[in-house]
Amino acid sequence: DSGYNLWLNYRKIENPEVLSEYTRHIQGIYMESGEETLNIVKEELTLALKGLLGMSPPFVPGQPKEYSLIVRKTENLSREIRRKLEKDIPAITKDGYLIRSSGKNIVITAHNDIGILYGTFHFLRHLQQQLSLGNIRILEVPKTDIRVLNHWDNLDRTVERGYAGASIWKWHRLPGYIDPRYKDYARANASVGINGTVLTNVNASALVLTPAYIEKVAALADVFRPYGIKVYLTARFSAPIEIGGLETADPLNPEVRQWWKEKISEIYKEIPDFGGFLVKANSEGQPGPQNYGRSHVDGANMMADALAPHNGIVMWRAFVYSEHDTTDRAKQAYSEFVSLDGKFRDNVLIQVKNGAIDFQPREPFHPMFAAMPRTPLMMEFQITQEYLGFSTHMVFLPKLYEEVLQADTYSHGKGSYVAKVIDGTLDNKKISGIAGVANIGSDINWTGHPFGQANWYGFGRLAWDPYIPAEKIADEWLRLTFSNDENFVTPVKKMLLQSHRAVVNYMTPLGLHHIMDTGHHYGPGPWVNNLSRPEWNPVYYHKADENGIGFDRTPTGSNATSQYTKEVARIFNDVETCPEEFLLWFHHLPWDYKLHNGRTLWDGLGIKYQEGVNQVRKAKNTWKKMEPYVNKQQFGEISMLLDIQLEEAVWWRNACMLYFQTHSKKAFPKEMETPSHSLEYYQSLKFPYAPGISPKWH
Ligand code: BDP
Repeated sequence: DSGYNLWLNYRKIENPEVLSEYTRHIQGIYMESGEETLNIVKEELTLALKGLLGMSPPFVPGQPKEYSLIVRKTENLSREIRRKLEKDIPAITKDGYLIRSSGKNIVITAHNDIGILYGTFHFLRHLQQQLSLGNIRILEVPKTDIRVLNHWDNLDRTVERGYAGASIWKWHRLPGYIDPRYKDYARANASVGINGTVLTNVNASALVLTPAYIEKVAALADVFRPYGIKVYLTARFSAPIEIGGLETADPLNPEVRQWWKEKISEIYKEIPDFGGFLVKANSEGQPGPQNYGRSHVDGANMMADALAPHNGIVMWRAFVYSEHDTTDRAKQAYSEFVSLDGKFRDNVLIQVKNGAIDFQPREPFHPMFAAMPRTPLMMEFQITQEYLGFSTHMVFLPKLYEEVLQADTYSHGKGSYVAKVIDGTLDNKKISGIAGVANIGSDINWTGHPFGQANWYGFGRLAWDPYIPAEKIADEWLRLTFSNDENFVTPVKKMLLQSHRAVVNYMTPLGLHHIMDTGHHYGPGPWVNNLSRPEWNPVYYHKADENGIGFDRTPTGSNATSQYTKEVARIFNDVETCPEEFLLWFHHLPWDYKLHNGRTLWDGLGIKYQEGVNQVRKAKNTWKKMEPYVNKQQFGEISMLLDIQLEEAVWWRNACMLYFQTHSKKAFPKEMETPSHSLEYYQSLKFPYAPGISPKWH
């Protein structure tokens, strides 16, 4: 198996007791007939049960007999069943569902077809994990409204920060040719509750808004619709000039406003359930309202007004930083956006990256999450591993997501978790959402690294419910994808759960950040200091010199901590209470500063780098023993990737420590292995063809 089937891998259940329990419970399926979505449900049940049970129970007409699976919308349940489920039914809201034993039957029910599809996927997941069917009662309602993948895919099929091959959208062949992958993509997304996809790169091309491309987008939307997935596009702010022939894109200009209105109507004519726009404006050279002296509010609201009659939304990104403000890039999004709170239309969400810099291996949560109570804030996570070893390194990202979602903003006192900002409950937001920058490409296994699939899966699960523990996600995913054998699940789960910490240790321990080599961000480059914008240079972020290292963001430095609530700022400002993992994010400290364990900062740094290397070694040893539980191809692929990961972890440790040593002038701690090459050697390594860079960055 190449891994193409993802977690929808319906392997035959080998445990005879489980198999007999399942075949006893599911002797027939009593399902309402319907349109496309319900046909998909039928198709999926047939495929899955055939795989899992070795046979497909019949779909029975008429009244259900005992030991049937009843799959019907609440309005189509018999009065008797409805009475039995009467306590639960009112709690099924939105696209939620209920899976419940009723006498000797099991009922999967929801108010709409998509809910039935979600419930079915959950039920199948339950079987794949070989969980009991006795007295089953699962009630699930999605906790966020907009659960989208952001594809940074260009129309020429390159993928910005994509490491799993070319874009899966074959634009040239659309709309005529429907690649079977589109359907499998939709299935995989629907199975975890993802309900939207932004097809194009945030560094947008206006071309996708021309009639020929709208037709192609419509063809994709047709495939995705029955799976409950809406399509969205990135809108280039200057499109009225580039494809509309206007002289300006000023959002207050009536002609410009009219142009967007008409363009949007044109899109809805082809795609009646089009989701809306994702916009990167006035960021990294992208055009935006500020080009015309207007604000983000003017820009976002113009599009929102044009989308509102069609129920479309705008996801306006807060990832902005200007080359003119040289004090601290981390402060800029907050400075530009917070005063705009409450001024955006109801159908605008502000999409905020998890941290204030840029998808670093580890970042403290973005201070904006505590500062815009009157504006829906969407989380933007990166699933693709731009700063995390591309698709070569094993990193289980739900750990990172969990850390951010569980961070306490204190905006309404203790317990004001980021998750509550994102699901909208903290300030009663009318709309909520979460986005993940996709790690998907045309590689046979979709994500390049077989374990990259776990990050797609985990993102989807957390989008549905931001409170699911990462540990549970790892457990589920391993069972669905590989095996239920405890001898496999237990050690490999441990390995996954440790993988994020390992990467942070060998790349950016103790709060270091953005010290990757430039442009492509592959490998270490802490020495780089020659880029045109100061905040593109690693030296800007670590500020190492003979006295010490770290970015002072306390009141004695950039004072970025003042953007947090005072409870959080107090914790970060005090070097004693600042969590060690964020020490150098917030503080510039002398090399012989004493860490909590009594070692100097310099020694501690070396020890952390070494620990990262050791953790990868340990992962390799764990994986070595897993041969009996996975297929040959995937066993081999993962083994090779772990070999490279170890080499690269060693490279990171050596390069960074040798470079920092030029400042600290101290010997390496005894725990650290001696680098095999010189600093000059590491500095001489060049990777002109590292993947993932769009033409924009060349
Ligand atoms: C950075 C990437 C760049 C993206 C940008 C963004 O390096 O390719 O365009 O973020 O999010 O992480 O807009």
